[in-house]
Amino acid sequence: MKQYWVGTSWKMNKTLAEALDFCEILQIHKNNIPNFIQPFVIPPFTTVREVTRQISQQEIRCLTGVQNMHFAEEGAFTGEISPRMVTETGATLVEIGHSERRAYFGETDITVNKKVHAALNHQLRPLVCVGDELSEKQWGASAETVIRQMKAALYQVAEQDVPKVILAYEPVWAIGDGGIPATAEEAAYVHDAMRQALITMYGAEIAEKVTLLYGGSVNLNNSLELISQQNIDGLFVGRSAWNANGFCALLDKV
Ligand code: G2H
Repeated sequence: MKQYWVGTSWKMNKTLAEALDFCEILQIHKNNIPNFIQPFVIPPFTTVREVTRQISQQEIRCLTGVQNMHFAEEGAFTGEISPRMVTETGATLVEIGHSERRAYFGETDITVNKKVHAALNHQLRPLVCVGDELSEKQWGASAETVIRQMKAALYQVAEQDVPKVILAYEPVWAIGDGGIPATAEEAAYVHDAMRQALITMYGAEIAEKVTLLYGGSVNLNNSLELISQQNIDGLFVGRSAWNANGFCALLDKV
C-alpha cells in the first residue's frame, strides 16, 4: 500500500513547554494514525531533541527533523549546526532549501546541493523544498523553475541514494499568511512534471520511489483533494498544523 507523508514544520514557533504539550496531544491520538500515513514533525533546534525523545518514549510512530543544517563537518560557522549535531538529537530528517531560507538567509541551489550530500553522508534524509515565485508562475515557468532547483539539489547524488531524498513542492506564492494555496490542478501539474523529469533522469523504478510532497497553505479544506493527486505523496503543513489538534485532524482526514 502506498505510504503518504503528512508533516509539519513549526518554523520559529513553540517554547519547550508548548512543544511538550503538542507531544502529549499526539500521544493521545497515536492509535488513530493509520499505517499508510507517515507523520513527521520538524521543530526548531531548541526543542528537537526533547520532542524526539518524547515521541520515542511514548512509542508514537512519527519521525522528527530539523529545519536547516550546515554542510561542513565542524568549524567557525557561528550560529550553525553540523550534521553530527543533528544526528545526536535523534532526528532523522533535514529540511533543506525552504523558500524562507532562500529569501532571508542566503540559501542557494549550490548550498542546497552541498547540504543534501552532507545529510546523506550522515544517514539523514534530506527533505528538499523547491518552489516557483509568483512572477515565474505568471510567465508559465513554474515547472521549469522547480525542475531546475530539483536538478541542482540532486546534482551528483548517487542513484541508489535518490529515493532517500524527499522533495516538497512549495510554491512561494502559496506559503504563509497571505499565501494562496495552489489548486489541486496547479499542484498536480508541477508534481507530474517533477515525476516525469525524475523518470528521464533516473528511470521509472527509481523515480517512482521518490516521495513528492506538496506544501503551502494546506488546510483541512484542501488537504484531501491535494493528496488525492497521483503524484502527490504527502503534505507538508505549516500554520494549520502548529496546533496539535489541527495536526491530528489533518492526519485523520487523509
Ligand atoms: C509552507 C508551509 C509549511 P504554511 O512553508 O510547509 O507553511 O502551511 O503555513 O503555508
